[in-house]
Amino acid sequence: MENGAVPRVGVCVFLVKGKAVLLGRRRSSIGHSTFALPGGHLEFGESFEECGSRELKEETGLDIAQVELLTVTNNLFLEEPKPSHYVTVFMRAVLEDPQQVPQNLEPHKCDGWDWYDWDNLPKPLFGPLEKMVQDGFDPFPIG
Ligand code: 8DG
Ligand code: MG
Ligand code: MG
Repeated sequence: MENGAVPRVGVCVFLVKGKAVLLGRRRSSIGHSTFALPGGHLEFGESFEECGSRELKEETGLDIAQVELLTVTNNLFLEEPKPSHYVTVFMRAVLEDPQQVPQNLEPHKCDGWDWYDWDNLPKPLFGPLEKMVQDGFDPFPIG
């Protein structure tokens, strides 16, 4: 591309609780008002696990455990006002303390966090997540 844009790395987390995942409605320009996973940009020197844990803490106040890599997808947002390209790393995790409740710590970026049953997800989902669901992706551990 001639505008100097480069692909960036996003890390997001399927925080699972029973058959539910944590989602929030985005207020960010990309995917505005769609439901997405908590997550953000990989910072220089970070592992995927560190990034997932940090973003969860910053966005929801939650402490997570058993952070594991699930998959990676390539996401183009070329029709956006600011065209962008993300390599998105999807992690899975559980709550360190199952009693802990999510807080909306970045209200300018998200309308609020809640648990949604995987079999009854809210609409519309953020594009990359919608595609994974349509492709039959299942973030839950076997068994
Ligand atoms: P930061 O400043 O905290 O690092 O970034 P952020 O404001 O939290 O970034 P973000 O947009 O929440 O996440 C970075 C990118 O990751 C996002 O623009 C596109 C990509 N991404 C996906 N799917 C998902 C998803 O389900 N949730 C989130 N949060 N990001 C996703 O491709
Ligand atoms: Mg963030
Ligand atoms: Mg984010």
